[in-house]
Formats: sequence, structure tokens, C-alpha cells
Amino acid sequence: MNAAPDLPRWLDARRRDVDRALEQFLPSSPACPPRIGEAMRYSLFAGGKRLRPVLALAAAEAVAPEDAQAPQLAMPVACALEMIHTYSLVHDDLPAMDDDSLRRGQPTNHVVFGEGLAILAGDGLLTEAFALMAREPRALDGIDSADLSARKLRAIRTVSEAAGACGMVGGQAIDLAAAGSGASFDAEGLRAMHARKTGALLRASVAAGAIMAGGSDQQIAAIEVFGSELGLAFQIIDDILDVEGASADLGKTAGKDAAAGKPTYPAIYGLDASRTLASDSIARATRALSDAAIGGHLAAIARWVLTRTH
Ligand code: GRG
Repeated sequence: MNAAPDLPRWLDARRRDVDRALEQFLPSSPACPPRIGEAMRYSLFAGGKRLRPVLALAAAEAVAPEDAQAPQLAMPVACALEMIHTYSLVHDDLPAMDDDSLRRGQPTNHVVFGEGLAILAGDGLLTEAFALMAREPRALDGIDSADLSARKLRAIRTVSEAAGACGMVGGQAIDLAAAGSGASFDAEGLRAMHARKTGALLRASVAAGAIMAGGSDQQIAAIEVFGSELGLAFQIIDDILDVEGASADLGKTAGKDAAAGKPTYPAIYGLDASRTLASDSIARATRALSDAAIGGHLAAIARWVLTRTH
């Protein structure tokens, strides 16, 4: 199994790779009208952690450590995941949803470009993500074109199911209905809502990276368990940071969930028990990897999620 030395340096290098690839893949003028290009670009390059693309790249490397082409195979889907994630944040911040004015440390998209263009920027990012996954990577040495097409199709299915009505969109709909009616969740309802809203895309990130690098069904299944557990821990930590963090560190409005009376892990379990739940989840995530003899950087990324401060 690979060791995972020097995570910060590895993460920095992958984030730079992702940013370069996003520059290449994101349509801009004259291919698309300048203003929509600008609005998509504004949110995509506003300073996100790039967690989903980094997870996709780490999963690709983990299942194909000897394959020098693994990063090239996974990069388009990695970028598509960041585009889909960014669309969800742009739409989540709209007045009709969470109505927020700060995201990634910057004024939200609709504050800068207006509500209509912000909706279109989200639509554009989402749609271009699927075009990108279908188009790239083109032919690669040593990979049969039918095999490459089959991997792309499976990755597109994985990502679209995670982003769609049974995944992230469905989770957001549950959240929206609860906010509108003032209804609350019990612990299981909260877990189920977040499994769709946040967890599904994180799980799809690792699964799609592993699929593109040619992982076996057994590896992909283990990586999906890892992704589900990581998604749960990520959300619990997000809730804890909302209580403990400062807006300047988080790059978004802190304390908003509590102020809105939203159900959160700390509200249901308290802070200490929430931390324990998150670390238990990360322990299950890393066990799924070690049981399947999957090495690389995934386990270290999971531990970093547990200690993150923004
Ligand atoms: C509008 C269909 C639709 C869905 C929105 C994910 C989501 C659903 C809304 C975001 C609300 C929110 C803050 C959820 C908490 C978890 C989360 C997704 C945090 C943001 O992700 P990070 O921390 O963000 O990876 P960066 O900016 O670093 O990429």
C-alpha cells in the first residue's frame, strides 16, 4: 500500500493542476457571450478548496498507482465536479433559497451580476460540466476507445445521479420544504437529508475518479463506502464550524444555521458528541480503504477533513 507523505504539498500541487484545467475547460468569450462567461468564472475562481476534484484525482491515483495516465483520465470529471458544486453554491445563495451575500469570501454571484444572470451562471456551469465529461478525455495511448467510452458513460451516470433529484437536488428540496414549513428533523431525518444534499456529490467524486482510472468493481464499492462516510463527517464538521467559526475564516456567513433555527448536528447532539460522530465516521471511511488494500492520499484527506477550519 502507498504511504501518503506530505499531504499539504500534494494538495497544493493538485489544486494548481485543477485550476489550470478549469481555465482550459471553462467556455469563455467568444465561444459563449462575454457576460455569462464572466459570471461563471467569477464563482468558479472565487477561492474554493477544490475538495471534490482533489478527491476524484486521489481516488484515480489510489486505484491505479502505477498508471501515469490516471490523472489525465480523471481530470475532466474532477473539473466537472467542481463546476457542478459551484453551480449548487450559486443557486443555494439566491434570494429564493438561502439568500446569502457572502461566499468563498466574496460577494455572492447574484449580488455582483444580478439574480437572472446568477441563475444562468449556475445553469451554464451545470450543463457545461456534462458536456465536458462527455467530450474529455479524448483518445489516450494504451486505452481502447470502447473502454474509454464505457468509463465515461459510467462516470457520467454516477455524477448525474448524485447531482440530480435523488441526490443533491433532492436533498436541497427536503431542506427547502423544512425551512418553508418550519418543520424540524430528527437525527435520522438530518442524516438522510445531508446524505443527499452534500454526501452524494462527495461520494460520486471518489467513485467517478476511480471509474475513470479503471478501478475494479470491488475497489469502486470500497471507495463508495469511503465517500459516504467522508460526506457524513464533512457535513458534521461544517455544522460545527458554523457554530464555532468566524465569517472571515469560513468565507461565508457564520452562525447562519443556528440563527435560522436550522437543525444541525451540534443542535441535536451537542458539540462534543458531534465531534465524536465525525471521527467515528472517518474511522469507518479509512477502514473501508484498508480492508480493500487501497492506499494513496485518500485516508490522509479524510483526516484533514476532520481537522479543517474552513
Ligand atoms: C441548489 C441544487 C442546489 C443544491 C445546493 C450543497 C448545497 C446544495 C448547498 C450548500 C449549502 C451548504 C453550505 C452546505 C454545507 C456543505 C457544503 C456543500 C459546503 C460547501 O462546500 P465546500 O466547503 O466549499 O467544499 P468550497 O467553497 O471550499 O468549495
